[in-house]
Amino acid sequence: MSTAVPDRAESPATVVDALIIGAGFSGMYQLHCLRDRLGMSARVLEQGDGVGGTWYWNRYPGARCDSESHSYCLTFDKDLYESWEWSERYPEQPEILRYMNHIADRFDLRREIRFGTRVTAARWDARADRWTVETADAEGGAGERFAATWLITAVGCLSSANVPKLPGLESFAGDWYHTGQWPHDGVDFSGKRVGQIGTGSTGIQAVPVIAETAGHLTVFQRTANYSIPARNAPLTPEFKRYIRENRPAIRELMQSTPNGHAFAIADRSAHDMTPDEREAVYAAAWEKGGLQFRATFRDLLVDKAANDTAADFLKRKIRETVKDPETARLLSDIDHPFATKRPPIDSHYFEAFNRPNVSLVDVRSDPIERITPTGLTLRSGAEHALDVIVFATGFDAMTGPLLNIGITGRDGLTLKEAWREGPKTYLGLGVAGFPNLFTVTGPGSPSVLCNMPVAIEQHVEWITDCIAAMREKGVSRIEPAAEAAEGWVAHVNAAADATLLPMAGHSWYLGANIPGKPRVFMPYAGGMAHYRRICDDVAAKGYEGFVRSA
Ligand code: NA7
Repeated sequence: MSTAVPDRAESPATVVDALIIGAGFSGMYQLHCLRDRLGMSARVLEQGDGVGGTWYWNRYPGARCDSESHSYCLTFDKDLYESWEWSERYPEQPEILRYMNHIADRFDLRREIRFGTRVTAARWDARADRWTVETADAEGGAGERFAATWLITAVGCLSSANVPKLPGLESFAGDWYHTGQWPHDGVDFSGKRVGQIGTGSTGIQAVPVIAETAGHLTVFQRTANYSIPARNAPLTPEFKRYIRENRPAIRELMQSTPNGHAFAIADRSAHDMTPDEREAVYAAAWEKGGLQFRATFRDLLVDKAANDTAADFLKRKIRETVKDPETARLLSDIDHPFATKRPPIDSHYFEAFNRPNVSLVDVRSDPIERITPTGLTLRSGAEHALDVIVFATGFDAMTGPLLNIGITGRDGLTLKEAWREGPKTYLGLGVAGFPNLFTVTGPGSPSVLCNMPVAIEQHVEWITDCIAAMREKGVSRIEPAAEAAEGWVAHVNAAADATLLPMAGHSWYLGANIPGKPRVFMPYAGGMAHYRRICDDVAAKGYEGFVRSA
């Protein structure tokens, strides 16, 4: 039950126990837990007009999940887990969106979700021990105001689109799009001269599909990337039967692996084999396709020499696939160890460069200088005439969506100020100085290094248990102790430094894709299963590291 009571400011605020920002997997499951398990009043505030989060916004050509479908789902509810059958090995965006809507329907979640509602400010009110939250409506006008004891951000890690500040963009006479803000009715590329900037996971998915209809597609590559064939295909009746008969075991496997996927990492070193044996392992993994390639040896992410064996194999595959020698050279001229940036998987990405209507331009040696009314120019003065520009340029990852909310905690401390030198959280779940705020898959948690639904379920359940425990004990305020947060940040850094991950100096894991963003390795690289044990231990010790007050 919510009540409208006069608040300090002009309009009355809707008062609820909890506010959740975002209606993706996290927000929907959090709402279900708080409303249906704990009996709390709650609202979800969602900018989009529908549920789905990432999958609501990312509708670009070829958008598909890189986690295998049988592991890309919520597993907390037996009926939900068993009620959905995926059609393909890697689900496409429309199918995932249907699944998200299925979750909303099944748990009757929409009645507590305010769509078309963007949070513009959230302030901790110390006198009332609660958050006050302001929103804007779809037209940008002042929206409903809210007040709540608990504030939970479920905003995703990759939801703040990064459109590079290239001079002249406003002068472009054609159309331009960011992949993460794609028009719902699609884009017609037929016969058009399309320029795509960016060759990350998104760009690599989009290229082959855009190439099918574009008059000409020019791909502007700044950093060459590894990619492994997805080998996507419809699920066979045998595999569907395997899933139906093994759900508990698949769930257990996902919860026991460092990355939350439904495959184990082979417990062997790349050095334990002869070159021929290793080649056979890589060749089999290449044929099988997908992120399992990374799981062929346990030391690929911790031992540079081991990593080199995989990197050499993958670069060779690129050169074998791409016919034009100069294009093959540029695509395989990769400057970081394998999987130190998020490894993409693809459906005929490298093959697309063999089409007569696709060309590659290296913007590492000759960067984009400006957008012009008719296309773009490079530093050398080279001009590219374009009708459409596709920005597959990624996101202000992990911190961007949180900082955009405009959160002010205790004593007027803003989150921007608290994170001036980079994000500081305790367990990726809470921030010192920000009482009763929980950040689902926040920086400092495994999040993007893990199959996301597994990370999300763990966070939402931990937060729910914590709130339940605080309510039971009559605690009105809880926040991480500053020392606990400092200790966790040090642990997150140490976990990253124990791997090769920081060697990709331009990775968004480090914030390096956004000019001026502090360079801090943001996700927790210690593994999801280990992280789960740490969180359980903190809870078992009475929420050790948190400061509470009645
Ligand atoms: P990514 O992985 O951040 O990729 C963005 C791409 O855009 C990458 O190739 C960037 O090059 C490139 N980029 C960004 N800005 C520019 C400019 N100014 N000029 C040229 N090229 C640029 O984002 P994605 O959307 O592909 O993937 C995000 C995640 O979504 C993915 O990892 C999965 O988890 C799902 P760079 O490498 O920075 O040199």
